[in-house]
Amino acid sequence: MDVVFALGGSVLMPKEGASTENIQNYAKAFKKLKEMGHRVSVVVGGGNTARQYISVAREFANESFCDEIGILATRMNSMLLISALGKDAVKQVPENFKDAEIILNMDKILVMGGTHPAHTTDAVSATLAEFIDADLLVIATNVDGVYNKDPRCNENAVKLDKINTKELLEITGSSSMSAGSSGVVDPLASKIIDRAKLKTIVVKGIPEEILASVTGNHNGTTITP
Ligand code: U5P
Repeated sequence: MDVVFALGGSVLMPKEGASTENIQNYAKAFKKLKEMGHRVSVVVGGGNTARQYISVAREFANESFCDEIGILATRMNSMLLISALGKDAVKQVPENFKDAEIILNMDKILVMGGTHPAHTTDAVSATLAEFIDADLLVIATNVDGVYNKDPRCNENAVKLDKINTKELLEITGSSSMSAGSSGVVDPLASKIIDRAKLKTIVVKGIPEEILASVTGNHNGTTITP
């Protein structure tokens, strides 16, 4: 299967900082999927590094400048994952989808970060999945699925096991577009998932759920056209 993962920067690089074991466990999961014969792409987010830098820069700069800072953080996190993947990856972070596809065609795990301002790496992962005709997009993030309301501010929010892309558009449509924002799925990504009719799974970004999203029995939300 041809699978694109959006790996939240905050799961790869939690608030407490980088941990060798944590990065290694993600690298192992992606290597395992490659060994099983899957074609694997990983789009890495900017996490806390991006958010810390953006919150200071915002005092001086406009949103697209802050986005550019966020993009640099996504590429730095990408380099960290690439370092742990060793010979299974290429020591370069592509900045567009054509260069990304060349890496996949070299039979390597593709790792990339952001591309242009005004969206998050969710939108990058959805566009990459469309561009390479992937079979599955997996959004591995800091929540365990899509809820009917934002679970961070609604105690009675309910996790949805299965939704369609139109329902995803309704749920995510009102999320913020400002630099560093962190809704469960970026609204632009939802639009791309809908237009490209991409089968998508949103799971908690832990190695076990990343593996289960491809092999079955994950605990997240499945989104179908
Ligand atoms: N960002 C972009 N374009 C991209 C990827 C990221 O502008 O293609 C910026 C956004 O401000 C985003 C931040 O919130 O970098 C960190 O990425 P993410 O962790 O939110 O995906």
